[in-house]
Amino acid sequence: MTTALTAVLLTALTACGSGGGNAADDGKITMGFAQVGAESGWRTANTKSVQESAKSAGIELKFSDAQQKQENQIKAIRSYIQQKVDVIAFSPVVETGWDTVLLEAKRAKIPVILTDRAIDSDDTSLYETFLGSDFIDEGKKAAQWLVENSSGPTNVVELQGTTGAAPAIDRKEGFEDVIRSKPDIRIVASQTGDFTRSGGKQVMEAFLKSQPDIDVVYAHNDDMGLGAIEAIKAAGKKPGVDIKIITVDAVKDGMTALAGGEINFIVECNPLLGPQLMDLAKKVVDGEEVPERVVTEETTFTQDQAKTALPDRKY
Ligand code: GYE
Repeated sequence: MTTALTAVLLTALTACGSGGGNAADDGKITMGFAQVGAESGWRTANTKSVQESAKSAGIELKFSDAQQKQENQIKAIRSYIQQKVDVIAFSPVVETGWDTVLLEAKRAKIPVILTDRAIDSDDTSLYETFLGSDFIDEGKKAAQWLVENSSGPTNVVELQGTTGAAPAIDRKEGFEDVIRSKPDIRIVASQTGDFTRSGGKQVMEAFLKSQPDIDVVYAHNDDMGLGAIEAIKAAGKKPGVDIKIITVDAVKDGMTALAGGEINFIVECNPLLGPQLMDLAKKVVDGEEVPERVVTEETTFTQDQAKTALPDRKY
């Protein structure tokens, strides 16, 4: 009887220490993860990484897919708050409009981790840390390759990611920063393909009709580049030769097209964020200090490098 009572008291005490969460109730961390969607090969690999890493870290995962809609992500986050999860992680589909819901999480004392994409808010107390790539740097690497591998007037069409999303804003900015001092390289058309293959195909079809002279496609992800390849072929041109293609991500389908000569250069963006995310989640729930920003390490691939890397590529 006494032992049972002590156990109850102890549980109650530790439960207080764990803020609004329930980690202490059952000794297990519960994470609510609000994913963007399933728009690309990158996203599929990212989801798999998060799910597998949660499992091996012994973290109970509540997972939702927002189908690229901010309102769905907000709903998911609110439901995680209601369910009193121990930690919320999410990849914000767009940069702005998060303050209200994140304030609700803060009031409920549930820590929030941003993963993959950042938010644009003055209030950095709304989240513990941001784990993800440096998208501006990715855009710069894409442009640097073009600067080194083009001569004379070069007309670029740009397939942008989802409007308002951090990787779309930053990959554009980084690319433009580098070509600013190169008057020969011009972006002649730029539109969103929403990070999807079908979006990239559709926009490229329109570009091929409206732009008489396209030298290069800069696509903010592999999937849109792969869609553009279909459109270029349908227009009777040779992707990778008549029109050069630069993309970001380096997922398997992109790397295969690169090795096969249909894409010319890929800037890597690593989707395997799961293990680092679970690590950060445990620390945050335990009240340990974590860095404000954790940047993922990445490389780039030429066609020859893709041929070498492809056999061991995990995603
Ligand atoms: O590059 C793209 C995906 O946020 C880094 O989102 C991610 C991007 C990735 O749809 O393929």
